Amino acid sequence: MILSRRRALSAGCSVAMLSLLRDPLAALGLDDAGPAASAEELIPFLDVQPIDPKKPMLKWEGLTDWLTPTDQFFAVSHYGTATVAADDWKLRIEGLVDKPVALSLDKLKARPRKEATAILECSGNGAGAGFMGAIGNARWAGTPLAPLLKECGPKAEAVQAVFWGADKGKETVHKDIQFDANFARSLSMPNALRDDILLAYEMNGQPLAAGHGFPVRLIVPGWYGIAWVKWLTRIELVDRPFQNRFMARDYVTLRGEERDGKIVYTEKSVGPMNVKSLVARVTRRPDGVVRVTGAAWTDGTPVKSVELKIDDGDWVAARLDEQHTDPFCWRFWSYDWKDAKPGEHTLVSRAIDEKGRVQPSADDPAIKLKKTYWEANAQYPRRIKL
Ligand SMILES: Nc1nc2c(c(=O)[nH]1)N[C@H]1C(S)=C(S)[C@@H](COP(=O)(O)O)O[C@H]1N2
Ligand SMILES: [Mo]
Repeated sequence: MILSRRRALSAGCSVAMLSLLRDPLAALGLDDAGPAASAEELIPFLDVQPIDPKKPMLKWEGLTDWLTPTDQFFAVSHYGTATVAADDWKLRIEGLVDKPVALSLDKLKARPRKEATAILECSGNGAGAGFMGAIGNARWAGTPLAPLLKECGPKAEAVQAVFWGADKGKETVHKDIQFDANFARSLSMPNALRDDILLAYEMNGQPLAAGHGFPVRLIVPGWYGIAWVKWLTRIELVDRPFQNRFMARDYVTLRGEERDGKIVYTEKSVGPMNVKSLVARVTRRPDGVVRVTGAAWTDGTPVKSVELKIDDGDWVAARLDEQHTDPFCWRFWSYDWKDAKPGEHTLVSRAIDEKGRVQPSADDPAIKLKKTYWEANAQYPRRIKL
């Protein structure tokens, strides 16, 4: 719910109560906007985002909440939704450990609880108009992975932890060799021992829904969704890099890079997210000012700035939201366009992170020489008519 200061005051809110309203207001850059958001006119995009009503996706034009409600949260499940009975579920930690364990859900929940807010983005998000809402920002709760792994005593030979899901399907390799495979992804030991990785059992204050990995999934802040293994049942420490469809065949980015004047192609397993932003919504305030709002996000490196380009103009700085600055979440931004003329316009944003990385345009070699669909972080122009 969005309330303006004026409306809140007329509704009898005290100044103290107003401070409670600051978050949603400021998140959208509406803290000093005056008129209620509902008095603003939403200007539809000409490049419509096709939405399949049966498949929840983020509708960018409706982006007003910094936290994505679970019913608007996308889901990607390669082998369909797994049904896991909590009563006989166990998480096994085994392989190259001194003390393997099998934890029940109650035992896992009895461990220290930790909450984190983080965005989850599918690495295919943005690769096409029909798949640009595969992102959301949620509050996750669970127990940290690192202390549990350490208690199991990883052996010196362990180089990776493999995270296995309960879901499985048929896979084919070498043209005709077929087998049943469970979903799995791995992390290097240093990554698996990061202190911010959670074995999560809650999303937005509720037990994980079946579609989002009930009873337990992995939370890997700053990494693309493919690493956030759902329906987790087993963590196995191994002595060599794990290879499967989701590490080494699918979810691999093939990209050309220039070396000594020649293009060399590299294939990299999808991992950390790239610097990215999007124009989310355009509104016209009663005073005629057109407000452009959007979101920017990265692999956890803080967003340094967001710039907006209107038609053939120069890049201009957008205003960053100062309320929600968690580096593992999206950063909202806004721009007040004061001299907007009637007619068609193109709006495009680019984010720049603290490491100086700039979100590439579609004709940047980083995008042009990218042959696969994944890691689609190109600037995304949006068209409107005023
Ligand atoms: N076990 C399992 N985990 C999985 C997947 C899967 O198919 N099976 N899909 C992955 C992919 S590709 C993404 S983008 C995220 C999506 O998480 P969500 O469905 O909760 O939005 O889950 C990841 N974890
Ligand atoms: Mo994904």
